[in-house]
Amino acid sequence: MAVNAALGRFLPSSATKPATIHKAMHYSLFAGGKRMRPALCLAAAAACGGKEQEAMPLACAVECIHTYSLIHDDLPAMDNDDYRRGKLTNHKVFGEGIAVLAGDALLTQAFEIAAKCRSWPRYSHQDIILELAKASGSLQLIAGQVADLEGEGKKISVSQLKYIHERKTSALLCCAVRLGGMSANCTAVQLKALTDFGYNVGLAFQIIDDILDVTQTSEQLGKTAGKDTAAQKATYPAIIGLEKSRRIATQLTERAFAALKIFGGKAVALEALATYLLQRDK
Ligand code: GRG
Repeated sequence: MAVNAALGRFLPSSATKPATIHKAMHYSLFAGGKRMRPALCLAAAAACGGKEQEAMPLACAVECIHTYSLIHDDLPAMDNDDYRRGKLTNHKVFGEGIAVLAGDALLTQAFEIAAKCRSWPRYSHQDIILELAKASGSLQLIAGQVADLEGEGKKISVSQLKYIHERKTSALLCCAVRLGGMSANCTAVQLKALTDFGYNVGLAFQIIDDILDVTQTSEQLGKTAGKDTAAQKATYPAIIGLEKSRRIATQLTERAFAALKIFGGKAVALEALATYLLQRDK
């Protein structure tokens, strides 16, 4: 797959000293993730008439940030999980110290990749770096994780849950889509459409993730199923039930589709991904 080959080029090899940290970074990055964020980034670039090779560094940068967040989320201090992407979690193989550092190094790697890529007439390096920093910072990804941790075992409302989903999940998905558009030097109107698409697909993605947590087995998911119920986490299925959750995910996907109208048929790859994300079973 082109994304895996590009990630292999952007990262120091696993034999690079200190080998332990590079092995740990490679272990999680190449553990078999679905690569949805890179796929969305490349599809957004295509919708705006861009080239895959221009979007690829940004697609890889987002995947590095995503993988860092999974490694840290699995740590005993957070979700304490033993399996991810069908394999033992990073800290189970390399120990907690190295897992923390592998996450830190992947986050840093993302900014190195972005800093090395080109700029575009409408988007400077500063714009690109800012996009990644905002999505992964303490107002978005980390804010979502904080609210998620603090909400465990508590009764929270649907609007509080939406706050978590917007930050924990939608922010980085939306960032992937926006960066794809930026790599194609997209117009402001196109960027707004991609933002609406990414936001809605991101929310639908998390609802589906919560549905799968209660309907699929650990083997099917490649991670421990039923964790949300065990941790008394607030999820859409727990608050409003499975059927209503599915209906909301479908409505959000329809909104995502509506946002793509301005591309007049050039956003077929984004449409296919949104459909897949709604129908996925892992
Ligand atoms: C630790 C800063 C920090 C953040 C953690 C990513 C995250 C926030 C928590 C992980 C748990 C979770 C439910 C996150 C929401 C996003 C999500 C559903 C991630 C899983 O994404 P997939 O299904 O995973 O695309 P793969 O392995 O296929 O890449």
